[in-house]
Amino acid sequence: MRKLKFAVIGCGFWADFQISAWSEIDGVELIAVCDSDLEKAQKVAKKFNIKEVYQSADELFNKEQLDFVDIISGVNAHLVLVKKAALNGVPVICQKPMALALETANELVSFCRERSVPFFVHENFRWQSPIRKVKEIIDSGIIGKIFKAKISFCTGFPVFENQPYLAETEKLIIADLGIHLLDVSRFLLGEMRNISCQIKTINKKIKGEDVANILMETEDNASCFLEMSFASVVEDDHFPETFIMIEGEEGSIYLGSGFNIKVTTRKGTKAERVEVNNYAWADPDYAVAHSSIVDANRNILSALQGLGKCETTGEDNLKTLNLVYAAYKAAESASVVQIN
Ligand code: 89Y
Repeated sequence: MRKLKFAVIGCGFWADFQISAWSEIDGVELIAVCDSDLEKAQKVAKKFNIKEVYQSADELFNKEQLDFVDIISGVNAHLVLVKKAALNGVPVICQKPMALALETANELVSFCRERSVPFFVHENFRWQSPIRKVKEIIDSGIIGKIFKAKISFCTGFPVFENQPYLAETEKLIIADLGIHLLDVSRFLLGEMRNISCQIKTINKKIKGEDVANILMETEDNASCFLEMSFASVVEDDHFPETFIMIEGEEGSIYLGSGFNIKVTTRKGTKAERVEVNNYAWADPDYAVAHSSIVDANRNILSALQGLGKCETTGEDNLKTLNLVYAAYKAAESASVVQIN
């Protein structure tokens, strides 16, 4: 099968990891990079040995024959860039969050749909190997019908050092991190019926909320509790590990520290440690998240090649974003919001 040629638009913090992750995958060739800050684009091009460098997305689309484009820019540029790609008939991958408002996300998805341009969202958390393992165990049926779940990501890791823009973001932890956990909830438990939420700002140096507690009811009548914090003072402060407890009528699954999973049934408890790929380019603190980029990309590529189905299409991701904004609405109104 011929290699699919692609370009990257946006050469900031995340581009390094995203491009390194693509380099683990056969079947693609990065032929151009683009950033409105030419120096940034040149730096990335030099590091990854990419010949073509652009400052303007219009010029990129005019000059290059692309099989797809990977948009890794800041969220505010998504609308313009995704539309440019779609107008040029180029399939597009866009980082999460695809937009900062549900209306904009809807606009992006419809714009691509109306032009029959495939549109994918890069949502990697559900591709973390321990989370895939939890899903596999749920699907085996061993814990029976699920009635309760808790997904937890509480850290004191200095997120604002690597991603300073987060300190300036008005809607912070739910839109940045909660979006992953809401997507993981949908992946593990299916769609939600309603949502309530409480948010807090503990760190007074930042604009948005750094703590959120979300309670949802699934369409299968299970309760799903998400807790997230960037303000926690905790002993075992790895980043970014997600702890998960799923309780079913016949047993439970616990994903705890160090990627250890315990499955308990009435016959006893079985423990196993899930392997996480530690790629040479990955930051060891983020190994579980960085390795999941490779699997997320692989899944999108299989759809681009017509070999498989992408789990995180724009259409699918709208459902996750719908939960993000329903959570904010629930927090503002201190009420339970029904999900359509
Ligand atoms: O930006 C966030 C993400 O996507 O995953 C974790 C993170 O880096 C900080 O919350």
